[in-house]
Amino acid sequence: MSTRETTLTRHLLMQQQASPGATGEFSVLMSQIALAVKTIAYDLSRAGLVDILGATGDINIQGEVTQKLDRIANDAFLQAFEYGELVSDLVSEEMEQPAQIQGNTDKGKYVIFVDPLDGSSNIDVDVTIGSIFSVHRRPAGSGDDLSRALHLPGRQQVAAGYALYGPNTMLIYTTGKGVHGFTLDPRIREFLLTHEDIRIPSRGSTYSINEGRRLEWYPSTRGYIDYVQQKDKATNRPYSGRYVGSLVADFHRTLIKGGIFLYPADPKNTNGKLRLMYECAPLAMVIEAAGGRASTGTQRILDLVPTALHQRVPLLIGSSEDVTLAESFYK
Ligand code: AFP
Repeated sequence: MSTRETTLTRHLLMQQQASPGATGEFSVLMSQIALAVKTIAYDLSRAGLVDILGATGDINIQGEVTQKLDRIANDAFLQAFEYGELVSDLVSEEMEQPAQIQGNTDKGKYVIFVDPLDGSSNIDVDVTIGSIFSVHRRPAGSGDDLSRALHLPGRQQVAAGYALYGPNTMLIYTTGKGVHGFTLDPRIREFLLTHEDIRIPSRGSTYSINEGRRLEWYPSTRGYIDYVQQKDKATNRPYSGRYVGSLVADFHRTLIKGGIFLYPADPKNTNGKLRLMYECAPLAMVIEAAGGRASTGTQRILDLVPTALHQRVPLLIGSSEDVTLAESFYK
């Protein structure tokens, strides 16, 4: 590494210097998130070699089988925020109630929402998975009052982002101004700035949806997918279909190359599958900061006011023109 390369720490310090009144607390918070990501990446890198693959035997709050690595990733986030009095509570896909962070009880300016290991059913087959995080200012309250006060709309997020555990480990984040991507350099275990100010193309030529659910789809979803599959040179159709089944991986491809990802509602899953506060809202903040759009089909994701911490919502996310066109099928 040349000392001229921009590490995450250097990047955060530069951002801090450019923001009058910044206290440096956000930079420390991002370093704590980076620490959790590095810990998880290390555990994943030896997953096939030590006994951490497979299910724990428990079912999480979503009714899904908990993988051992889900638990390990959740603990990595809980431990990364211990002490320092920055983060008071963590809301996670893996825990029914918010967890107080050890050493920071009722202190800390921030609360974190996290999907510690997104796409965990792909772990056993060595396919890219990730973590998704959302940072909010801590509202007043404690116990049940705090749980209710945590029903915060995505537009109030202070920062959001995700990590990818794939051929590279990547960390992508935004505070609303620019989306920046860092790649973990395994020699020095530091994140280096590799994707500065990511912008999503205004239109793509790829769609991403679980086509196995086609028979369940509402006519609106079927109508839009039929549209992207039709031939039309002028609009670059038919689009190519791509679906990994890890939201972070499908999202990252869409962010870099353009196009659209959909997890719509259907009559069986009237709110879709994906969780608002730690999947859809953080990725919506990232996509909007990159020039794209995120919608339920009828409403902007960032405007939704949650009614429950683990609420699910339908998601259409990607290039602005693609999402706007898809929405026209849901009117
Ligand atoms: P798992 O974490 O249980 O693998 O679920 C992953 C996920 O929440 C999200 O990452 C995917 O986009 C979506 O589910 C895939 O769901 P389908 O298997 O229904 O397509």
